[in-house]
Amino acid sequence: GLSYPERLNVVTEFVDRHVAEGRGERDAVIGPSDTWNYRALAETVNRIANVLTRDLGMVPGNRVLLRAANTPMMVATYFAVLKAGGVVVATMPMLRAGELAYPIRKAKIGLALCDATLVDELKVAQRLAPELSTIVTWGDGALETMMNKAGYEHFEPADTAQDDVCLIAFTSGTTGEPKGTMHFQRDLLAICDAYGARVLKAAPDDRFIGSPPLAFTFGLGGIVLFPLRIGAACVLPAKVAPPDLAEAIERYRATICFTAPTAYRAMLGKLGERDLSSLRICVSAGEALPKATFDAWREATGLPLMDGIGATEMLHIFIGAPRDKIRPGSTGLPVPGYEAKIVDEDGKELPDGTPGRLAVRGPTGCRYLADPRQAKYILDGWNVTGDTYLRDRDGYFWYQARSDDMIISAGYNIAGPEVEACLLAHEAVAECGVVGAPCPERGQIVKAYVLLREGFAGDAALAKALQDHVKASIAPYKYPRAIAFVTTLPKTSTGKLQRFALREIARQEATAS
Ligand code: 3UK
Repeated sequence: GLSYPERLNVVTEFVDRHVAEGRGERDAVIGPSDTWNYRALAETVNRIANVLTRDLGMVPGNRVLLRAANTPMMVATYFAVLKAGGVVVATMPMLRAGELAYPIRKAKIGLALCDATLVDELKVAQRLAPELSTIVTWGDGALETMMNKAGYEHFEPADTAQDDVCLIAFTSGTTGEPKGTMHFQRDLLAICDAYGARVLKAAPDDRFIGSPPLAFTFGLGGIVLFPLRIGAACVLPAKVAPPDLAEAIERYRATICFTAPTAYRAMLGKLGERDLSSLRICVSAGEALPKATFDAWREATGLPLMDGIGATEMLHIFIGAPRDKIRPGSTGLPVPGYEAKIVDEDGKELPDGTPGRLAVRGPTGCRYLADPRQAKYILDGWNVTGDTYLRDRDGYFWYQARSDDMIISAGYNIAGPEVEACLLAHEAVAECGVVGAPCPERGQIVKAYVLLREGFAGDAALAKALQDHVKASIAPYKYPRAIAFVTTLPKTSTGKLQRFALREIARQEATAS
């Protein structure tokens, strides 16, 4: 297993060690207007940590809210809070006041550091959650003035324990209130030393890029922690929607990309205009990676997409195959250090080949912050993720659906994502979402919401063609009896398809007709 010293402040590992060992001149964080080498990053972190403790009265254990897009200053404030022994509560830039007030109240946060361009919404949140007494902004000179004091360039890291909580990451809350997941100092290293070292296998000359916000642990690990653990560089372009991401990969000659399957599909359309030949590793997570997407990306770029399932609760990816062991369509193998199994409702292990609930354990995992849902999530020390999976005889894990996304139609269990994967293999389909719609005869029917590629018309003939395509590819009872052509699909702030929102639309459409 992974073992770390009893006293541990991770900023020593991610930042200061590189300077101490002669890597201070290497690029650490590359933003649109500035590039910081490790020495510059270390000094900026120290200056902010001094502001936090000397000017703002922060003490170890305090929770600090961060609000910014993926920028070099977001990275610096993040490490400053950790170095001062605080607990980071990073928030997605697109959150509105009501959504910001929730973590402030729940985590009792008194202090926030915020990019000045995003402060208005936070001020509204402050009225709803008055426990937030102090907001300090950067970009407008406020934090900068405080940072630039003489003597602020050095900062002694807080003497934290390896199992001191250092991060509370809130889930995106697809069902119910968001949950605050608490992670330890050592967890930030563990994901790098497990997935990073054993599956990803990046090198110090790699340049990492990606689209998930740093407030989403997929982005934190993939874009910041994995590169900084090994002295590599992290690229943070100004814009990361798929066309901008493709442009930034070309401009910065990025070598490793972390994003969701949807973004890879969208970038496929840009390959003619963009030179992505610098890429050598592409990681896909957040949602199931359909085989059609894997095949199309490999065909176009020569690179396999590395699928991996992660969760906010587990901090990062816990199942995913190294590049030489990928089986297209499967999520992969447990990351070394993690164990995974398939269990029934009572937690009893199921034989290989039988779909059931995915349970995992390993060096990371979490406690929820003051939340009775903890009791449902942990079963005999195993984390139960809420996904339906099966394991094959070779030990590979195959995603079926979120457990609450299974469609039951005329007694058949149908996994919506399997029908989606099949539809995505059709040339007319750009994106789709498949859910159960209420039906008096069959209980539910399979209903597909389909976003078409340019040049295709959503008419009855195409609907019929899509139905025939599904019937010819997978068991015919799974075909979508209803197809709706749409121009957008509902997504969470982390970019996941909101199947519950589609189900609600399907329910309303069923009652209206
Ligand atoms: C789903 C996947 C199939 C699955 C995340 C990488 O997504 C992350 O965290 P969240 O808490 O969501 C967790 C849930 O998302 N999922 C994620 N990856 C896959 N389903 N195949 C996949 N490859 O339902 C899981 O339970 O938002 C991903 C790293 C860190 C993360 N936090």
